[in-house]
Amino acid sequence: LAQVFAPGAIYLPRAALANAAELWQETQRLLALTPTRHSMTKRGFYMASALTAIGSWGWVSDHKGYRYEAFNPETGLPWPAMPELFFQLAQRFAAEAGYSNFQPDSCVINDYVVGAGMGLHQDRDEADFQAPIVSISLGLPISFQFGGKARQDTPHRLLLSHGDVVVWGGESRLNFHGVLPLKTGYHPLLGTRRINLTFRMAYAHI
Ligand code: MD3
Ligand code: FE
Repeated sequence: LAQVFAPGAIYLPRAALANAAELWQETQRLLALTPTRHSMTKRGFYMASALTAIGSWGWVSDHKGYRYEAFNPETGLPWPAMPELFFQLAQRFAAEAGYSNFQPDSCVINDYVVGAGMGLHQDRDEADFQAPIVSISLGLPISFQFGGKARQDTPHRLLLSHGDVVVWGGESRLNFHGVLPLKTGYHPLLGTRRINLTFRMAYAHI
């Protein structure tokens, strides 16, 4: 049951549930190849979530700013390849939301422990804002905040739970968004964590 959460933003509750165990198993294998790190923002603060990436491009943040790079600065190695299952699922969810030809060349893996959140921000380091971003949540639920085009616009909330998918495109693509600090809990598969996979077209054009 697809729900339009905001113009261009399609919420597919539990759409990835059937694949969640396999996604988590693969994610653990990938995390061993490309460990997460706490990036520093342009303003000099460490991000509360730890992140890494897979695919051709990974999102990198340091004193020079935000950008996509072909190598993980932490390991000096190319980001691990995106598993076919990840690509196919992301493409399928994008299509279900009405976005055809979604060909992600990057997947950012955000790892949250209890207390970690992400402040309101925009995702605008990608080449083509016509392409949506597909997000898959695994593990503990978190309170997602969806603002407007301006930082000061009052955010709406959406609880993102294990297996939930949201496709962010069209009118919603450049809206401010973030997540509140992760609350204590225990998830049978992931334990005390939350993982978010965001599939992006970093340099490809839709
Ligand atoms: C709305 N991640 O990685 S996922 C991010 O839960 C990020 O880890 C959050 O924001 C997380 O940049 C939120 C949902 C999401 C992702 C990208 C968006 C919502 C978005 C891009 C534009 C608008
Ligand atoms: Fe974001």
